[in-house]
Amino acid sequence: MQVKKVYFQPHGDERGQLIALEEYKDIPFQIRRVYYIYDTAEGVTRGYHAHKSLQQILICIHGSCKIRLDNGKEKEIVLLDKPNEGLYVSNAMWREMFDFSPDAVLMVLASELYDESDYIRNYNDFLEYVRNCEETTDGE
Ligand code: T46
Repeated sequence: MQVKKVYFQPHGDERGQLIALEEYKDIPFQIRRVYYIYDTAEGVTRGYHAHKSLQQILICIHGSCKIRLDNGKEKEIVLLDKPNEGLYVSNAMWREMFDFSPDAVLMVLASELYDESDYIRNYNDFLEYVRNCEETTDGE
């Protein structure tokens, strides 16, 4: 699986660092929602779902965490531990977030507003969704 990481240019000077993120420039979609995950209890794994349409960029702006990505065929674990590095997570991608350091803040930029009907929360449903997507693409 090709993991898509994006790197953001810090504007550093003697005062410290600043990173600016603009839609369609640093982020490959319109940013319609931002949320962040913090104070994660030790040993917790979150996620366990995929999305039908949503695209996201995950940035661990403080501390570290790991993301398990699964496209239905291959799995990959990605470490996020830098505020100037993002992970692009496409639609139709199962994700699990784990190994959060106590100080981790995982910020997520999302292409859509919150919509529960966009979630696929059952793994077998996800595999079927991926198969159906492939069949549709093959038939084009
Ligand atoms: C994802 C991963 C990386 C809202 O009300 N609005 C929101 O925008 C979000 C994201 C969540 N919520 C509510 C829904 C639940 O009652 O917050 C609660 C926790 O959400 P959830 O269990 O979905 O959190 P995670 O960490 O499993 O997943 C989240 C995102 O939902 C998901 O889209 O890709 O982070």
